[in-house]
Amino acid sequence: MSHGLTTVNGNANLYGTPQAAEHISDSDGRSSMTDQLVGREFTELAGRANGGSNSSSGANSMTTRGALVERRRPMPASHGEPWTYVMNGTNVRVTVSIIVPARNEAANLVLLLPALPPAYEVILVDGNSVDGTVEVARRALPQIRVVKQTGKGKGDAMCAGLRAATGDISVFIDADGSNTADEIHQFVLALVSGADLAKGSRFLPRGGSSDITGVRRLGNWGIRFLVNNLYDVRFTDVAYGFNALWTRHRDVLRLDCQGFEVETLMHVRAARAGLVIQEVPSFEGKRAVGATNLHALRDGLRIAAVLIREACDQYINGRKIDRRDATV
Ligand SMILES: Nc1nc2c(ncn2[C@@H]2O[C@H](COP(=O)(O)OP(=O)(O)O)[C@@H](O)[C@H]2O)c(=O)[nH]1
Ligand SMILES: [Mg+2]
Repeated sequence: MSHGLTTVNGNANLYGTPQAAEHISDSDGRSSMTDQLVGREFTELAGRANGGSNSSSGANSMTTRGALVERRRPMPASHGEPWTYVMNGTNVRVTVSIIVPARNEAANLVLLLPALPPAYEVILVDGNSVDGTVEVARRALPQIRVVKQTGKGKGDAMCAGLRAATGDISVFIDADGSNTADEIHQFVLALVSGADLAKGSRFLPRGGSSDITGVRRLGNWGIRFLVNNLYDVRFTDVAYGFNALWTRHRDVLRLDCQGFEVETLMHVRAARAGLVIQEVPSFEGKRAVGATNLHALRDGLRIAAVLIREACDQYINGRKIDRRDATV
């Protein structure tokens, strides 16, 4: 049985188990996530979040985890302010942490950091850089929090960043200039509209990449095929660094890996836990300066190993990950 793949207006894909869908069904008992979260309404919200008016017209409502959300206001008041939305008639502000794993990215951080929304907590997770990454980051953004990773690899850095995050929402963005800060609000919008995890996809309409090689595209296709068939989802991308989640789900995902397999692990664990997952189209540009740390063969094998590990874990434990582990 499919977990509810939906592609609407080329804007977003949304997944969730029936169990997860219950949490966002509306008072009429409709559980179609398409109706609730994406499509024309979503597009309108996205458009408004891009700088449109704060009009309250066209209000609709849905429930998320039992609470009423009026869809007219999941939007930032203006660039750089915390997100506000209305839940049970009360204005709810959500805070956002942006986690930036960086290893020798000094030249790229001068471009990225000033472009990040000023109201958000920014956490740089430094991978023992030797090019002045930390000093440059502190100069470019004096309020930045710097976390030194103790282990090795991008996955280890992301785990450390997620542990350190204090925001309601955590956004992962690469430091190399390939992800656009302007897209962050689309991820936050997906979360405040009901998703548990917003995963970027380069392979949705309006997404794309000028950085991906033929080998990596092929690898992504193979991993996607496995993940989609093993976990009954229809992801379009499984190895992309731009993602966001409600921080409390770190207790469900319990990420425990070192390298570039981290994104695939995050997506698989979210699917196993029955979290509501929404894909957000994203464009990956070329890294501005320097070369990739990824080795297609080595990291492809690490991803394969993590998939086998997860499949064995599911087989041995005979159950899905329990989303009630989350501290709500
Ligand atoms: N802290 C930390 N960051 C890393 C490490 N390896 C990669 N990164 C960061 O992860 C992001 C993506 O890495 P990149 O080499 O561009 O991989 P690609 O985008 O898959 O080609 C960049 O911001 C890197 O600086 C690491 O070992 N530690
Ligand atoms: Mg990159």
